[in-house]
Amino acid sequence: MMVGPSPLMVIAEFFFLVQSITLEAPLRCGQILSKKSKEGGLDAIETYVFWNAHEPTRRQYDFSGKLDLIRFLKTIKDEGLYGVLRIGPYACAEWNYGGFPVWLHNILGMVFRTTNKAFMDEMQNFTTMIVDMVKKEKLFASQGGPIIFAQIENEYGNVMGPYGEAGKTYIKWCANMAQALDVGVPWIMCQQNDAPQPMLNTCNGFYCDNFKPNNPNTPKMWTENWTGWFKQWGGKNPHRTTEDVAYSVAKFFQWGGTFNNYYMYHGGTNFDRTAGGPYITTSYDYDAPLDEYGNLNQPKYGHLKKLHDVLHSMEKTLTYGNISTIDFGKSASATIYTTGEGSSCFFGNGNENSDAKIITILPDCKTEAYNTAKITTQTSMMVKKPNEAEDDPSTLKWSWRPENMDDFLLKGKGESTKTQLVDQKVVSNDQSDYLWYMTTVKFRKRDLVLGKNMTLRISSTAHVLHAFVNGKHIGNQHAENGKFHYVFEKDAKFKSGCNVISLLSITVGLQNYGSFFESVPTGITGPISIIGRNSDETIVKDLSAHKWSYKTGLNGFENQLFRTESSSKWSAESVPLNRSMTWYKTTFKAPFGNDPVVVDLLELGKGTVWVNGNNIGRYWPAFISSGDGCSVKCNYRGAYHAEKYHVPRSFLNAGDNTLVLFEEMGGNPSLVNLQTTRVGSVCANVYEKNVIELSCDRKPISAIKFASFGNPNGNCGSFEMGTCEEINNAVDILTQECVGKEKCSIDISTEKFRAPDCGGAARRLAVEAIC
Ligand SMILES: *[C@@H]1O[C@H](CO)[C@@H](O)[C@H](O)[C@H]1NC(C)=O
Ligand SMILES: *[C@@H]1O[C@H](CO)[C@@H](O)[C@H](O)[C@H]1NC(C)=O
Ligand SMILES: *[C@@H]1O[C@H](CO)[C@@H](O)[C@H](O)[C@H]1NC(C)=O
Ligand SMILES: *[C@@H]1O[C@H](CO)[C@@H](O)[C@H](O)[C@H]1NC(C)=O
Ligand SMILES: CC(=O)N[C@H]1CO[C@H](CO)[C@@H](O)[C@@H]1O
Repeated sequence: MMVGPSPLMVIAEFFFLVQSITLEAPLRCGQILSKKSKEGGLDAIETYVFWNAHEPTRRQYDFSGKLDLIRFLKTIKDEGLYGVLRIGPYACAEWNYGGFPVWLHNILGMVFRTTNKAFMDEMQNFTTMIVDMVKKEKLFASQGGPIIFAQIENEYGNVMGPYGEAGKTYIKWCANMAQALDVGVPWIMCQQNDAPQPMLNTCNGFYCDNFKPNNPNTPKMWTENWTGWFKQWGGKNPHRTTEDVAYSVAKFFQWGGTFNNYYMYHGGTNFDRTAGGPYITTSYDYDAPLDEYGNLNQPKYGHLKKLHDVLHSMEKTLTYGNISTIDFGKSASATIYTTGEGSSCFFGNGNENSDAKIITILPDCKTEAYNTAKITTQTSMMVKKPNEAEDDPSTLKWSWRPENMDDFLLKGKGESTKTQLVDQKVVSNDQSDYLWYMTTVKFRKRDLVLGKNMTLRISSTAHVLHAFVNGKHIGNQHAENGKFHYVFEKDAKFKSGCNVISLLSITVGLQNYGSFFESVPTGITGPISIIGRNSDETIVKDLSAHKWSYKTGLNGFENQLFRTESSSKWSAESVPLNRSMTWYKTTFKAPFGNDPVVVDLLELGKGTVWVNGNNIGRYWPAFISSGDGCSVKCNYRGAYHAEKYHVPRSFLNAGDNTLVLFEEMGGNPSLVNLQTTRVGSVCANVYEKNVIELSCDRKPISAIKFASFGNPNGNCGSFEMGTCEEINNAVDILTQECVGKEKCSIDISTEKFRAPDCGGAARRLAVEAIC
């Protein structure tokens, strides 16, 4: 373990690649996020190391620009934070293929994450290289650097059963391999109850207070406390209430925790093709304390900051103190930490069936300093503003061109052939989302008379499938309801002689989780058949073992139509709506100011969007959930929208900016528009004897829309007067103290607020201020 007692740590995690929000100046972004984490009361930053990003081709490495791991770790150090390096190299993380490169899968005899020599050699090679790089820069704490823990493997315990004895041998090998790298700081293995010593096993989950490390002499550590959840295409927006996150953290420390990491503290965006899957969205907002754009997600950020401050104030008592616990029954308990200098208390009520799932913290055992269920931080309501830099922002001028598919649709001509259907990963090596499967089939006239009604039936694990017969699009389909396999069957017209069947299989993020996840099939695995029916009989013609021709990628991608300097011909005439396989292009002016920029793609189908050649990610607004994953309780924030895509400011120029869309299914680009996202209004609903701070995030508060002291009703955006507030001066006070200021602080303990005593009940100030 560490020298001396384990420090009390409340730490943040965000993906290493989140620094990639800026391309030209990744450091600046890493700095901003590190600063916001530090201001949020955190001590350390955790990061994964994504193997497929750093070794995209075997033995060809990339640590440039946004992939500069060392620079990121140095930024953490410069901010005075610790680092936790989760090398893995398996990451999961809803990241494409869990962070593994697809070339690894395509090595002969390969099985991931088990006693398999090919795998172990590659894992050792990559892990050793990362450790060597970090050591060379003296970044481990043992060398005076910021990194206090390193992680090997990741949540293997959750999936290890099916690997049997080979899995047990493998995890021992992982431990020995890591230990031999001699990093001088402890290695952790999360979710690994049988972690071989001296690996520290740690907990991931929504709650970890019941967790016990397998070695009782090691600290109780929580490597992933899920602040929210990720989103899938077609899924609802996940939310986790602020009160519940705070409760879980307070309870963890009440019950002897020493290290808590938020997963995620800042979720960010899965740009380009980095989203995992299948079907993980481009947004990885996660309902985290820092939102997708780096804005404070209030009150989550502020309520947790207050908790961190209280816990830090008790650091010595919590780490050195003697512990006594009183059980009051019915899930109520008190925990008292005592040193010679004094005591600190936690009172917990964990009764799930009552509203009272609360922990209060009294650092001196007398005065309540924190209550997980009483939020005194403002709620920020984010709004989207139209792009004021454009004269008429609603009408971007579009040009277009079709995707050229003639070779595939009319000739069925690819790059390689096989007399079987092959998994998409094997053929494409994940160089593209797109893979053409093409074959020809001959019919005689009398076959066609027999089969009056003919359909093409495809048993498919393509994340999205488009089918064409003789150049005609007969339909598209994708899996639904969490299933990854489906049967496509559509009417098709065949002619006598040669017919061309062209199937476009599209991946939407490769599987990132599960035992043997690497062999989850992708693409069109078959069987594929043509079915002819007439009144007398049904004839099935199986095409699975036909000669299939394969072609990875689409022409427009190969010709880089998304690049600003692309010289290809585009037409501004009769720009089509609802046309599949179509490229669209426009220019726009960057919105004024510094607020984060988003592009709204609501009326589009599915495809990819680029700004100035930077891949913003996959879009699929045609497949968004009807509902928001919010119960009435999560009123603290407007829903976040999967149809708005983050365009980092660093991708933008002062002059004209180029926006390119590749639309696969058909959509309406004329409604596409650029917006900025900012705080629109802020609210608070806080009991007397507290202080509230209102802030519009570096913009002045323009007006007080509502303010009342007493027993007001409703939520942010819909507050109403209560029953004891007729002589209220709250609006006057708030107007005087806040309007025109960037932030104001209101002490609700003063006698300033005129209000009757509301029958003796504790009174509240509810306020909504417009930014
Ligand atoms: C990784 O493997 C290559 C050979 O493929 C070798 O040259 C290199 O030294 C290895 N790196 C490490 C850190 O083991
Ligand atoms: C904890 O209790 C033991 C036994 O009573 C005592 O010796 C020790 O000093 C206490 N530790 C602290 C930090 O108060
Ligand atoms: C052909 O048969 C299939 C399967 O029975 C049916 O779904 C489809 O509607 C039929 N098509 C026509 C044109 O009759
Ligand atoms: C778009 O085209 C498809 C098929 O061509 C059609 O089913 C759909 O209704 C059209 N949608 C709109 C909005 O026009
Ligand atoms: C690993 C872990 O703790 N998983 C838990 C995450 O949270 C869900 C929902 O509360 C539980 O069902 C899991 O057991």
